[in-house]
Amino acid sequence: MAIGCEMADVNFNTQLCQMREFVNNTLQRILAGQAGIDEDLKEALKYTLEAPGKRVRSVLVLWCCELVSGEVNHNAEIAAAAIEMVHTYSLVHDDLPAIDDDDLRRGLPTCHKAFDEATAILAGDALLTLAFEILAKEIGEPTIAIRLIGELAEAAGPAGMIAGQMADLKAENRQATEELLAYIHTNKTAKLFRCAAAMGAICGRADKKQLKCLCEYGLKMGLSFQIADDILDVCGSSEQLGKTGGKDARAGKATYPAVLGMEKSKQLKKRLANEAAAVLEPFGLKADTLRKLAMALLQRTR
Ligand code: GRG
Repeated sequence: MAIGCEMADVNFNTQLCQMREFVNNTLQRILAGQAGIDEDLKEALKYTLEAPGKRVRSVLVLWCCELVSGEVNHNAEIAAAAIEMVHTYSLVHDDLPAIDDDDLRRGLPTCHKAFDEATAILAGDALLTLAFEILAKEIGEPTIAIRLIGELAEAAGPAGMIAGQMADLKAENRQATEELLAYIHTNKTAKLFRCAAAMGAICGRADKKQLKCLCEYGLKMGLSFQIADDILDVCGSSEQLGKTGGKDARAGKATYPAVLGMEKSKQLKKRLANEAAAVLEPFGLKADTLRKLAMALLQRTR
């Protein structure tokens, strides 16, 4: 599966596909190993987890671990699955009629359309809870497990993703300032990217300087990613995006193109990706895969 952009770097693309496959297999294995789940709920979980997401956050966990330790270890594999579950929960709930009310996600009917609203609410709840269960039970060392749980809870919680989502809803049909927009996008999206980088670094036993550097990379890349998302919502078709295009403007959302205009949004997206790549300087050439990821996401078409 391509990231949805033109990529001349065949090697990078192959590595990305391999990492995605790795994440997909882990998610399938974890879900298959869960006992005592209602069959209909399990079907909904399988449906949402197996839908073709780009797996950017989970691959980021794996590559950050590999960068600091030289390998992808078991803890990083579990952390990658956990963050993908939290991300997928957020999409399932975001698509609900009470939030963004969408019919299409990852090129498929949204969870509440494929099943029903109650099942989608419960599937989202189950994904969020299961993410923390696997971190608590499957990470070898308790000190690492606790740090990972803390990072993920903070990024996805009421002073992170939920804060961003709340501010996003409150900003609908209002004139947003650039400051408010940065707050929404940082909380709604960038903090989970920062968290992915932090989780990978923790699994790879990064020192304080390495952890700080990767967190900064994740935050900048996450903000660039959300600006790209805003831009794609204006420019992309639903077929290309795998989700309904043009929704932000119709819903009166506070987006970068709406506040800054298209050209300035594109410049900011690029500047943040370049800054993300630049903060990796202390890692030297070893960080080239992460630099390429920041650049590839700039050109993504879905
Ligand atoms: C608790 C009711 C309730 C709702 C929570 C937390 C939340 C709803 C929503 C999160 C906010 C959100 C959906 C932010 C958008 C972030 C974003 C750009 C999502 C798309 O990410 P991609 O492009 O998706 O990586 P794929 O499908 O590729 O995984």
